[in-house]
Amino acid sequence: MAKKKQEAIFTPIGNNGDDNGRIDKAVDLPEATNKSHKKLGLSDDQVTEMYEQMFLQRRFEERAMQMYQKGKFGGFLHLYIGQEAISTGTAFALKNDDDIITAYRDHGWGLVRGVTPKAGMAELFGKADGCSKGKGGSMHFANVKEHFWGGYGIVGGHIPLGGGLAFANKYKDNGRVTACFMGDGAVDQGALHETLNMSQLWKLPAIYVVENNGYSMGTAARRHTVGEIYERAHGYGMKNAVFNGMDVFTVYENMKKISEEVRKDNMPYFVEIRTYRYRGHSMSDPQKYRTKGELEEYQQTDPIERLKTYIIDKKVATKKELEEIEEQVEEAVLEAVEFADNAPFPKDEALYEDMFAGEPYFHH
Ligand SMILES: Cc1ncc(C[n+]2csc(CCOP(=O)(O)OP(=O)(O)O)c2C)c(N)n1
Ligand SMILES: [Mg+2]
Repeated sequence: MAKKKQEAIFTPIGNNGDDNGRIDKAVDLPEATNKSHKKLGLSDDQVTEMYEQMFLQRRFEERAMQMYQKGKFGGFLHLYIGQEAISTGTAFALKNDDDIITAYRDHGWGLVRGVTPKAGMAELFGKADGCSKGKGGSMHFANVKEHFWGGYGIVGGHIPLGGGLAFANKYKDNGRVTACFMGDGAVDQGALHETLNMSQLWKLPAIYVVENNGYSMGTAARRHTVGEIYERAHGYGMKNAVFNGMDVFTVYENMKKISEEVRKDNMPYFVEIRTYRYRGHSMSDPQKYRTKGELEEYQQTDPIERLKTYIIDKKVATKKELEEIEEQVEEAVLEAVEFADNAPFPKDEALYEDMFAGEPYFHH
């Protein structure tokens, strides 16, 4: 008698890909909203600032990658390249004292919230002049003065901290909104669900945003999570949205609308922004789970190229003016590399500093 084939216990749902685990489409990008910057209330100067910021994030990381490969620093290095429209569109949409917190893919967030290229690069190099005094490295950029509460390494671990920031803001009645970012890999962590539950219950002014870049390390989002990510909100009766993250205007428009609504109603939102990560998960990723063709397809939607084309077509600035901006950014990044290279390492005593908020817990 033929043995009945054993059913797999874990039946993957959705698009399971070929034998190598490859899938047809990493992430379906919704249409960009295609409104002009004037219609969105953005000035010409703001649009060129957006361009400068996105270009800075890109060049900073390209140089960082080079320095890593040269052996200037080690450890983890997760690049944000491809996702710059999300940090930039969000920072322009929020108020400057609204709180932002994110996971470890955090360089772009630091730069858009006042970490200078020098302080950022020095942090990567593990130097005392880094934004976290050289003790955090790539995954722990922060600039609390400008309400950027940092990058965190444990997937989903920072989400309750985001909820805590929102709780504090509500308690103090200061009108601030908290935007808590995470990757698609965090959507099934219990910490997210506990936080969504309490946020809805306590009516917290928070926006929980998933940057769905198609992959969690080497696992496609379609293979690690069931259904559509934004629908997670339904279980909590939470307002939700999904939109394109490769167009800075689309991010700006949606985040502006959502943040104003959250500020007014004191009710949270759950948002999925769809994007694509161009580089590997970290520097040690051979990227066998995706084809070159797939990467190239998404690079056609590049947020920086898209904005550049818009700026030139709509005569917001000339090609020459943009090239000048690019040169200045390039120079600032090279200066940052030199600064980081020459900066001192933290002193041994620094090991005991910054462990506790307020008074030192113990003296040595
Ligand atoms: C709790 C926990 N489990 C596993 C890891 C190892 N890990 C580091 S990054 C990562 C993938 C996260 O992917 P995603 O949330 O999509 O973020 P992305 O890298 O795409 O920005 C995993 C599993 C971790 N850091 N924390
Ligand atoms: Mg991801």
